[in-house]
Amino acid sequence: MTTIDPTLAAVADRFALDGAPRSIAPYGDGHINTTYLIETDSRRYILQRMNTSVFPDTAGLMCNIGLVTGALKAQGRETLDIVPTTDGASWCEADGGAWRVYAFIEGTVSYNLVPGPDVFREAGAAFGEFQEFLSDFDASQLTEPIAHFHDTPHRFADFQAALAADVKGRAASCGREIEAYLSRADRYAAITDGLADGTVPLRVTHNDTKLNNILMDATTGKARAIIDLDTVMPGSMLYDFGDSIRFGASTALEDEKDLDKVHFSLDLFRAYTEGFVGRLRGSVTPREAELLPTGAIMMTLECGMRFLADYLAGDTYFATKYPEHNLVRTRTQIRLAEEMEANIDRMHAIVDHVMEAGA
Ligand code: ADP
Ligand code: GN1
Ligand code: MG
Repeated sequence: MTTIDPTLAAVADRFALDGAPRSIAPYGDGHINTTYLIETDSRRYILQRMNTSVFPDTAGLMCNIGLVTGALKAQGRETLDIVPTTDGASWCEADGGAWRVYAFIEGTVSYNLVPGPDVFREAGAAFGEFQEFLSDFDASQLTEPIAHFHDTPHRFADFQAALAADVKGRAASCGREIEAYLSRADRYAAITDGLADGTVPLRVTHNDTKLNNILMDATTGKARAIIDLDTVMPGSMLYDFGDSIRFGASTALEDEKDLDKVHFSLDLFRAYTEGFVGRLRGSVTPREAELLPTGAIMMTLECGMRFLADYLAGDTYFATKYPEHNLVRTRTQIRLAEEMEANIDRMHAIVDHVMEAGA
């Protein structure tokens, strides 16, 4: 019989669970919240200590998630199911933190590495369908959980501030990586300029579309639920497309140390484009289609500079397992961005082909 951490047991006791927990153990590979799996004799749950530094307005965040999941359920779709506290709230404060419980979505798998094009095409179609769902959603009800989330020039300014401060004295050891971001300084406004002048439509988007934020049926392989709804807010379709490509069109894990294994795969790019753009081509504007490859490069550069900024700042934002973890992640993102840049004409040809296929 395993003993349960008494703090976690006390937190779990605040929620209306079906049965008493027989185990509570760390779970998943998210970088932001601290996630546990609760097992009772009859059911499983996800318990999360929410990251209140990243999401300071817990009430607003949980209200957003309640609204989005409520609308998904009203359409008969499978989604996150918030398990209330014993006094009927959607979250609680305990041990100096903010906690929530979701019903565990059983019989699913999620991937940190794409096993093949079919899975990635399916993920693209599911995120495309989610985008369609969000297009009917009244965004005025949502609070913005993180300001400037995919504002790449803003992220670059944050990176420059972390570099100037260099609080851990790490900048000297990562000159090549720093230079990769400084040398591309004139490119970062590609999407924000379009949003500002109206040529890129502002939509409601998921904003964190990496492959492990989608659960697929373990038997049929069909996408079952899009999870990690914390960042649903106004944004660009280019963010959702781009972030999926950043993470999924790679031949290696986001934190692969051996860069010889890290490549941008055009086959995976094509598969995701077929799924996502194939699903949405009726609503993708010509300018968005033109910018989809740039969106992939931009999200890859942005995420890499965020990892590097966090490395320079002493690893305060992303969960890390060892001191160089954020730098290792930065290196994979630079490699991928470079290979995307080298293949941008082919990426455009693939997008054009998929857009034309439905015309
Ligand atoms: P983070 O914001 O830290 O990424 P997530 O909400 O994405 O946290 O959760 C981390 C991981 O936990 C997910 O990648 C997924 O594997 C798993 N997970 C989260 N919610 C559920 C759920 N309701 N059912 C099954 N697995 C889940
Ligand atoms: C974080 O929460 P998670 O692990 O799904 C981050 C994303 C990054 C991603 C990089 C709220 O996603 O923006 O792209 O790590 N989420 C937040 O893997 O910052
Ligand atoms: Mg996640």
